[in-house]
Amino acid sequence: MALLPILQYPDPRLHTVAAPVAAVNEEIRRLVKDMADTMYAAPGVGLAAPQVDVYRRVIIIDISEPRDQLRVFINPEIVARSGVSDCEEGCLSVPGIFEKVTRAERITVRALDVQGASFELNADGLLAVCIQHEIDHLEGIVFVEYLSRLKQQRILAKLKKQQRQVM
Ligand code: K1U
Ligand code: ZN
Repeated sequence: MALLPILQYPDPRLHTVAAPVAAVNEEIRRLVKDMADTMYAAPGVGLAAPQVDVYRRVIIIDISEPRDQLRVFINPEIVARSGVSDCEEGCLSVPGIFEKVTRAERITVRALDVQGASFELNADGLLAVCIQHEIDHLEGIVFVEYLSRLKQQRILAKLKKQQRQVM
């Protein structure tokens, strides 16, 4: 089992745009396995490769209660979206902060699986929110950047205080 360190906001590396995966090979499957170990241990319901300092377009999600339905999306693309919904979000890179973000209510995502096969998935509810949140990480966007400047300043102050207490 390999646990990878998760970058903490405001680390500037979280703003790096991830590169597409050219071939789904053993290296990518190893990355997926290490990301899954890391997500389950955190614990979280999702993780994007840039959060563990790997700038490839790979995200994983498991919103199931027994934590046994890992979904892997390689080179994910949202090909349809509809509706609007406000949902409280968290992020393993922004510990202890939960804020409402407005996103599409329903999406269709196209991606490759761990065998390199293309698939499409229709999602709503928490799954749709998570997919959009994780794809944002691939674009170098952290969810707090959708909030007002004042809220962002307060969050930064809170995170700095938390980080001082850990040291
Ligand atoms: O850091 C991440 O991108 C993962 C993030 C995913 C997410 C959660 C909620 C809304 C949008 C995106 C998390 O997993 S934060 C932790 C969390 O929400 C959670 C942890 C354990 C059990 C249930 C939820
Ligand atoms: Zn996140």
